[in-house]
Amino acid sequence: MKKNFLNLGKQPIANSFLSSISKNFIRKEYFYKLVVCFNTQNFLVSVKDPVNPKIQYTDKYAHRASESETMRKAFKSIALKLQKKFKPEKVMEIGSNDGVFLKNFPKKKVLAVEPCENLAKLTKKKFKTYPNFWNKQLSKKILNENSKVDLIFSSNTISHIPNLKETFEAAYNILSNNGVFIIEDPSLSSIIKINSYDQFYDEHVYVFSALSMSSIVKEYNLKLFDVEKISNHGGSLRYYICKQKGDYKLSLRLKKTIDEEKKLGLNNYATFKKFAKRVEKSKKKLITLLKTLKKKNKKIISYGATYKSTTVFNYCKIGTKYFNYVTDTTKNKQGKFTPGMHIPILPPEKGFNESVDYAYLGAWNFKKEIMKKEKEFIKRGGKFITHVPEVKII
Ligand code: JHZ
Repeated sequence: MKKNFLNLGKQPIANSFLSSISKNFIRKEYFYKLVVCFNTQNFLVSVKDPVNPKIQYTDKYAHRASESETMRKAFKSIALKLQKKFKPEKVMEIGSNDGVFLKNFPKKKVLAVEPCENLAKLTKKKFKTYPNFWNKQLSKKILNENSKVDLIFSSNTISHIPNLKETFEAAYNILSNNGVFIIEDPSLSSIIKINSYDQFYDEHVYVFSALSMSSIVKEYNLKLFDVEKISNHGGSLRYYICKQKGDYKLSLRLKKTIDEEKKLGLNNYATFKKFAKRVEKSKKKLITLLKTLKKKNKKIISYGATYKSTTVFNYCKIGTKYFNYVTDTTKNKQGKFTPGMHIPILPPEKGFNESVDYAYLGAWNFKKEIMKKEKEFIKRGGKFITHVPEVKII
């Protein structure tokens, strides 16, 4: 049974940065109700009413996975590690974005699947790219043109696909007998521990745990045999999955992770109700802090036009009353406006200057990288604000 536990209100599509805020554009803005629920049978947390992927993954898709140094390094390191460990003949990535992971493999070995046309166009110059949504039909098409795949990799994508049956049956079809399917996604335990409720938005249809993942894949003749805790995006899990008959034995760290998750109560609805209370408190505290700073005539901006910020801004109703603008390094976000609350987005060269007193960390997951980069800002008395793990000035 699915039970609701968190209501984040009316939300726009996290990726729908507006090129204008004239009436014509605002009128067409799409909103949905962001309610999050818990499945008491398989312990899966999900968005109650997922948005149609055709509205989300268009040729205007904004996110570039290679935009941070942290992620460029992380993808290179995991690509080398997997190459060494599994020695795959054929590697496929589902949701290959701008190719930041696949570019670390020999060109001939790789296949990319990327439904956003603008991104698929980028990578098709470098390696074979299928500009399609991942499903059984596509897996059949790929199999007609290629051999089976020894390594499927998918980072921050499987959680985005509403149809789990299609996802895993298609993966089963294409995977070689002893092939491995690796999934990386934000972990539920991290979200609960650090109160990062902004990991809930339209694209994150599912937030997995080792508990839920082991139960789900069983339904499709697959086996979760290992799991690794990684620091990406504020705490993620890397799931290692093979066919039921695959050679891999269940690892000790999988057992340990599942035990820890049970201890944290990820199999218990009450845990999520408590989390929802903490989310409400976080909202109140953030608004109070911003109001206090504004009364003192401080200039506040937001750092990083993240999808996560869409949730925070729209849930807390934070607009230009508090933040003069948002800065972001991504070219195709600059000059646009944030979804729903319509805060202008500027390139850091134009907006991150001496006039700024406080910068809210929209990209809190890159805190280390940003603090290192912005030493000058900190030196001259500039301060960052975060809501993770609690609302505070840093
Ligand atoms: P970042 C997206 O979410 C969407 P977002 C998606 N659903 C998902 O799961 C994750 O990515 C993986 C900018 N920035 O990675 C770049 C600076 O301006 O936290 C990015 O626009 N200066 C697929 O958007 C944004 O911040 C900097 O110094 O929540 C970070 O976005 C750095 C380091 C980043 O993902």
